[in-house]
Amino acid sequence: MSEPKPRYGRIVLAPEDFLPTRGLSRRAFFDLLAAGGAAAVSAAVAGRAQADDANLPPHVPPWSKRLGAPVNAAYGQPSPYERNIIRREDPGLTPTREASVVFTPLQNLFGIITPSGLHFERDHGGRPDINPYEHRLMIHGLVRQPKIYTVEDILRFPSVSRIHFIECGANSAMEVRNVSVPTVQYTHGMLGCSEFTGVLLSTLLDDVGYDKKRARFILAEGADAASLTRTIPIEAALDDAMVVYGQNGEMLRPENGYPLRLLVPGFQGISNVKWLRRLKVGDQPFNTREETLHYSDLMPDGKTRQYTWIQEAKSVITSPSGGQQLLDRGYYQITGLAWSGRGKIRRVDVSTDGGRNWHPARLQDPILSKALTRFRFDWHWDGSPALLQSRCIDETGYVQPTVTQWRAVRGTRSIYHYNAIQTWKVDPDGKVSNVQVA
Ligand SMILES: Nc1nc2c(c(=O)[nH]1)N[C@H]1C(S)=C(S)[C@@H](COP(=O)(O)O)O[C@H]1N2
Ligand SMILES: [Mo]
Repeated sequence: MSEPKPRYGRIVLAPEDFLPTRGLSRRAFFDLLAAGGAAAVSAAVAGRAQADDANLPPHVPPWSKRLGAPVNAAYGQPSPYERNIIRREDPGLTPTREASVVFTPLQNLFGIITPSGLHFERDHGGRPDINPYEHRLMIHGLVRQPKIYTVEDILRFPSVSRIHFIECGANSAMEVRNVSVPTVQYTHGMLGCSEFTGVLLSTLLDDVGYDKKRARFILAEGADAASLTRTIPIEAALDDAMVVYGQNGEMLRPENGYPLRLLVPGFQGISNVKWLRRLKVGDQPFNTREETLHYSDLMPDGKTRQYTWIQEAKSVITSPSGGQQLLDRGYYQITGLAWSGRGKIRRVDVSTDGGRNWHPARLQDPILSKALTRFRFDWHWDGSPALLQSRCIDETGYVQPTVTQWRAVRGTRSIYHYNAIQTWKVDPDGKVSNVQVA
């Protein structure tokens, strides 16, 4: 049987790619999205039509007939035609811009690496501007020899480079009660994946001679105004945790912790303390203010789960996704990302009918532990309504839960660590929107 020849479907970016969002109330933001939706889509279609025919084959465009610009030694920037591909501020969730977040535009990215300039930023007390020569890392507590390291000291230790994701424990929290945000940038964009370079924490703990008998927990502290502090267990510290200075081949960006940050692969975002200035080795959890107030899970029985460290397996379709518009029927490549804080992704299935039928997706190499994995699935859209979902399984056999399964365990009282299956609805007119399928 011969397949119909695929016709490559066209997708228009989400309308919000054309709209400024800052300074709007949440309500106004969604009203604007609703109002701007159709107009923005037709503007985008018109934009294509406005491309000057005189610059298209068989004509020779002006830029092929004259010398181009000279080489540029300044730090490289994306094409100006990509200027809408940016991090976006939260739609009125946080009262200040210092304790706030900007989200990664997952819908516009390829592969598994998040460009540093698009990696989400989550700060609790603003972003400090740190001169690396005025920064130190102190390691003390249950150690033979407490030490204070300069950044140059850290750079002299044997280094490793590893690709890992960082996901905020509050990622997708806006999906818990009802779906309230329109695009994958907001539903899943507190997520990034980079090649990180630094020193294994175990190397530094050996250097200070940590107390092997008594050491059970480590406190990490940042040099920002939040003095953000988090406890991590010694098992993770000795396994694959790193003190990082490099991200995607260059020094960390200020927003991601320049000049030093802790990276605890697979752990919730907040464990990856930025602007790291202190590590204290102890024999019990430190129970800091941050750890009782933020990222703790109020369970259905009324008890609070205080230390949820690991981000469980999760996946999402990034294209087509909410806010986008399918312009015609035919072939579409469904693509997205899967990840697990417990190791590698083993399998991703895709459904186009809201979870009734599942089909295996192709996984793109490399499939790395505690890193994003790209998946793809070929789809022919015949113009009928569809409900697009992805579901992943990690190497421990853990299966990403449905919304109903997640609620059965977690109840409705807390919002953190939400990893349920995401649904995008495709209407017959090609509009893609965020819906919840229990
Ligand atoms: N010192 C310090 N470290 C911090 C934070 C902070 O506000 N201060 N935010 C944490 C949170 S909640 C998350 S999700 C991650 C986000 O990392 P990113 O901003 O590099 O994406 O950093 C964590 N480390
Ligand atoms: Mo976070």
